[in-house]
Amino acid sequence: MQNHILYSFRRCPYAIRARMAISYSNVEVELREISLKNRPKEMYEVSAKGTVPVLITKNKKIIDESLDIMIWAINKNKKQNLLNNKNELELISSNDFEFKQWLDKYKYHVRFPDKTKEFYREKCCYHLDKYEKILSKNKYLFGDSIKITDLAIFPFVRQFAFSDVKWFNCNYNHLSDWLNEFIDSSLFNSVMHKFELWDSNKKPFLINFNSYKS
Ligand SMILES: N[C@@H](CCC(=O)N[C@@H](CS)C(=O)NCC(=O)O)C(=O)O
Repeated sequence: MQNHILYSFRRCPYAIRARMAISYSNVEVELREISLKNRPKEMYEVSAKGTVPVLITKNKKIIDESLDIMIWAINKNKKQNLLNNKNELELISSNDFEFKQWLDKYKYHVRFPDKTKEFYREKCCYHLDKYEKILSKNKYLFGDSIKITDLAIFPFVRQFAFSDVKWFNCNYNHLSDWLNEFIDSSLFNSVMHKFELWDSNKKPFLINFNSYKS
């Protein structure tokens, strides 16, 4: 029988969140770790946009948006209470379509010289301030237990923080506690192992990330 196949790239924030939801939901996949510089033709054959992650389910459904892969994984394990209402998805949408754009400009400000690094950082802070405010009241972004929102947004906040950790920690108390909890979590670490690049001539590499939890 065919496996669920996941094309992934270890450091991609979208792929990280998809793998975290897959690990959380305890779903086994055939992992195809790729290089973005040398994307396999097999991936383009199923998804012409050529972005990771891409999931091909056992019944051959193609899911090539990370959020949809997360929802697929959560629904496979109905016991998980990660997704309760649509408002959770709204915060993710502003993360993906607004925060992420400013984050890229902040990180690569040298390539976007029409504005300063500080200008781009300020734009990011509009979103980070929102998260900080929520986390000053709740343990997580949607209450006192982990939800899809936390998993979906965490890899992007991590990227922002790593651009200037000292500045981030000085400015965002609650958010840095939240971030560090995820960075230290067995869930995150279960999906960050380094695996060899996929080679179509080798045996399929089946993995349940959950079993890599320490
Ligand atoms: N909206 C997509 C975005 C995925 C995405 O942009 N992934 C990046 C890697 S982090 C990528 O594949 N970039 C290659 C490209 O854009 O050509 C998702 O959520 O899955």
